[in-house]
Amino acid sequence: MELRTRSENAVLLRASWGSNLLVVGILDFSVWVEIQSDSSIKSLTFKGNRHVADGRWHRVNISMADWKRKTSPWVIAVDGITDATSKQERTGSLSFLNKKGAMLAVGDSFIGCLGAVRLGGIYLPFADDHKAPQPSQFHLVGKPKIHLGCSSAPVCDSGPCLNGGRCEDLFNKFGCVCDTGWEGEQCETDTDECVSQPCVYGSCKDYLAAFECRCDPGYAGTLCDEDIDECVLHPCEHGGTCQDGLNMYTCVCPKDYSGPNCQWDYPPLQCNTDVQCANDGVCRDGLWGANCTCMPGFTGTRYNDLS
Ligand SMILES: [Ca+2]
Ligand SMILES: [Ca+2]
Repeated sequence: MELRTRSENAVLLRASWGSNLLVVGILDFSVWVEIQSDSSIKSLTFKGNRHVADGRWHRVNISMADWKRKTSPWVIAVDGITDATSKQERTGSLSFLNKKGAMLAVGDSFIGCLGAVRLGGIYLPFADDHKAPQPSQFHLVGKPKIHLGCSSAPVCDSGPCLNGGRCEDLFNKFGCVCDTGWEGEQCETDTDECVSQPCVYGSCKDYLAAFECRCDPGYAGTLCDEDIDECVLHPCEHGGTCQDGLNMYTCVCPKDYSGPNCQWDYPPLQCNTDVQCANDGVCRDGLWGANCTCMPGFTGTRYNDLS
């Protein structure tokens, strides 16, 4: 038989005559078979492994491995590939299907589409045709309503995809193709663009379909991967050589100068020896040399260089 479904569990076909029984169904997404015939004491059940309830068309074939032997195992093949083999049991062939009055129910509890269904080589009629040439025939009983064609539920009609996502009908199941910046089954989640940790030296702020890096001190660039050259902003004075560091710089001064920017004389000037403050300013010796603190009313750095 050919089938297309997303049903996890279903009964596809059920044939019976007296105590003889053949059931083909889907159990946990895979093909499941039960055979009970007069010649067997207990029924034979076995199950395949292939996931057939995936919304795609599949061709399922159930047959005896060797129909000439009475104890032959049964085989489930899906799309031409052996999926499962039963234990060896004396089920005999399913000759009861040839009996007049054998009943066959198809798609009793099944949501999906069935293509051609054949039993022992005989097609089931989806439209009753009493003029079929072969002597063995199945006939429709009653007036079953058969929907021709294969259509699925209108899964996209409710607009399940959010935030501009595009809905795809995947046969009784929808899929969403999300707009940039969104993810999730229904595009309900704002993608975290920071998850890949794009900011090399800095913290990341997530936006819609974008991110922003806030850089650690000393770093710049969209991804905070550029070491700022602090020497550009802080040139060394008096011909000092600037060496860039992390969020800092160092001036290598000529021998007569010192200080962070080589702005001071070296050796440091000393109060009274080298410096005397004008206008009664108070002189103090500092790390980089003498400093004048001015009296009220005076300002400036002017001092008398005594050297
Ligand atoms: Ca985002
Ligand atoms: Ca730097």
